[in-house]
Amino acid sequence: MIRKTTPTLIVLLMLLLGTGLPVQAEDGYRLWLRYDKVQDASRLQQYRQQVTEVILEGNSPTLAIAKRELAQGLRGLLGQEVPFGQKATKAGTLIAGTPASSPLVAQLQLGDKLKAAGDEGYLILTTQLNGRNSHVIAANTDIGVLYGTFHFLRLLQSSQDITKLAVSSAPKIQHRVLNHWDNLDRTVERGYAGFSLWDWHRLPGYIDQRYLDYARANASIGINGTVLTNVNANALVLTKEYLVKVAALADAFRPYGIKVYLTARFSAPIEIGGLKTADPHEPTVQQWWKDKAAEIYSHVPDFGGFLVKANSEGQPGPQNYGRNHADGANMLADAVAPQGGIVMWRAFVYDDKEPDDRAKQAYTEFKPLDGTFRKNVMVQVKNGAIDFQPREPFHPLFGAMPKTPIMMEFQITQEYLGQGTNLAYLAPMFQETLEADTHAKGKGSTVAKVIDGTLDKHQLTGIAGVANIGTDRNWTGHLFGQSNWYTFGRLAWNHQLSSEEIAAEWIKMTFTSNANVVMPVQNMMMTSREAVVNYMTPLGLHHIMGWSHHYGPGPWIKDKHRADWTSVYYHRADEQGIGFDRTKTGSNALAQYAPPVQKQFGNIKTCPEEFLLWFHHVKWDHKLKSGRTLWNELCYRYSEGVDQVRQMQSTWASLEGKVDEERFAHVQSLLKIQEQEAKWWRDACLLYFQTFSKRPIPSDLEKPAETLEYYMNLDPKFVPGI
Ligand code: GCV
Repeated sequence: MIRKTTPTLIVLLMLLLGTGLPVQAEDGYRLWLRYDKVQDASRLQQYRQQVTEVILEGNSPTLAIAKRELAQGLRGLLGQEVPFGQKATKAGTLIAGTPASSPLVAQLQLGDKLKAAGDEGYLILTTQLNGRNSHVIAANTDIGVLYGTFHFLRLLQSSQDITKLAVSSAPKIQHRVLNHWDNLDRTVERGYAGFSLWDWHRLPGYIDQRYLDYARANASIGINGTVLTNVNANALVLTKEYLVKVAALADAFRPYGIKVYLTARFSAPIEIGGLKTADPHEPTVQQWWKDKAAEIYSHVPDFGGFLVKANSEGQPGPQNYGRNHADGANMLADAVAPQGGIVMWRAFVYDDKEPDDRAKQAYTEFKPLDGTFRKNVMVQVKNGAIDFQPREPFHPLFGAMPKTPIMMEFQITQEYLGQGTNLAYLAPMFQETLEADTHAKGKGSTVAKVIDGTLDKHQLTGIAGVANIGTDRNWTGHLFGQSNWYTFGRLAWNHQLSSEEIAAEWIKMTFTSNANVVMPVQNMMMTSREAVVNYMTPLGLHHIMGWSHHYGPGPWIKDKHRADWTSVYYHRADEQGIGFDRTKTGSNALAQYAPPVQKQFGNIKTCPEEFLLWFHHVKWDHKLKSGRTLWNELCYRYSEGVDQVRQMQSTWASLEGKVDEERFAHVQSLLKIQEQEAKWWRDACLLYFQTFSKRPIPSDLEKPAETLEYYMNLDPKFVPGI
């Protein structure tokens, strides 16, 4: 709307501002925290009757935020001011606080119920206070009150009945952390939403309002940690010059319950410490890290700890000195232990000098180290063993290291799922991994139980999401990228929520609770990830994207300096068939899974078709469940992906007039690009694989628009995020 602003409109806007009416450009900046007036008249009436005043006592910075949020939220949603008071004098009082901050909450004697909420959880109850109907948001801590506040507002935003509330909520996972792959020069590795939010140059003096809005959005979904810097780390961030800047960000985030973490470059003792070595067995190196940790804590008293990528893709690490990952992790863990810090040590490792299947290497290196890590170390494992592909089987390390807390790493930014131009709702993908059964301790040993600590009785638990946030006005580049940020937080808090539920919540808060918008948008979102899989990597294909920038198709990529950075290494197409044999006759990566998983995936007849070419080299004429040959099925799947995008386009088109003009146009244009890219993937891949299969594309399917040569010569320039 802003784009079409004329002088008359500006005058009108100024007049409206003067009247206090909400005037907002729907540019996506407000995320899911829009608080526009409730549309459903009967709900609005209910809320106005049931929330007539608020009592929120206590004056910590966190409670002040909760208070502000309630004031702003209720004013917007109810379309009227809701007074704040100190005595519950009428029906419809909303009381918020902890037993320590609020005598009214204490009076309710919530006992065991509140105890179960722990340090971050909360209760939201409809109750009687002094004989009158009231609502209570109660928690043991101020941050619990803030989380409960956001939950309460979410109920109103999504038009829920609030007459008999009995909510008890506590996070299933302790550390719910965003990983920013942000560089100090503000570029973002695999970032498609502009530049890094962290304006290092103007820090610490200038606190951008964006930092607070970012923290608020995270708090609204329960994210409680942020790793500010790229895992491909720069030691400079550990120097005093930068630590004061880090401290300023930590100060801004603290009231929102967010701890700051940094990536530790393993060679920092040499690069900024003047030492000759970074050998973790060297006492001078150990002391350097202890001193460095103490220095960091002097700036940031609640510093969360370090995230480390070591001996991976050229990053330095303990193996440079003949030591192992536990030696490296433990040295850093000892440095942060006195102040309660943790180390998140990544298991994303593979070696170009190692001829073994890349999918096996993390397990091979880490499994023998189980039980050798310090208590404050978590091993952070990507959801799959290759690299955030549109679909991967769960990583074999889940369930394989029972003595070590294993942390999940998901990628929210869509490096391999259409980057900044494709709509791909990732909840079904995250859920697929979380629900996968490792069989580590018998049936039902899901990945979720590994990471929430229940399977192996770990107290220290964590989940990380590689952020998709940047300086773009709408935060995530593609408006629907917001749903993935939202999803990550919601699943990190409660991995039992369904993808449908999360989508519905997000749509209601982001657009409207109107069912004739919610349903179609939810349908679009629920098919979107499968569409991407279909037009990029159906049937278990993987890692066949463009070289280095990973944008667009590149199944022909070969002859690079490392075999495992080429596509031919992964698809292995030849005249007989296609796919990576990871059974006993091939790399035997399957042996890293528990026997029931091996059995299922190892047999071409029982292997789920979505993982077929991940585990098997399959003949072109092999018959699939559909009755089609593998070649034909591949053709149909690629085509189906394009059709699914077209379906999404027509669904979105049907919402014209029901969604504000600005966001409607934004999504519509991007869906158009997505359709072009889906066709590009389909045509390029089918033409290329056809050079091996030597079979025709079924005649009822759309023909490729260009020649293979044309696609192979495409060379997109300046793709973001490299
Ligand atoms: C931060 C993939 C990405 C890299 C990323 C790496 C990692 O290889 O392409 O950009 O580096 O994963 O997770 O460390």
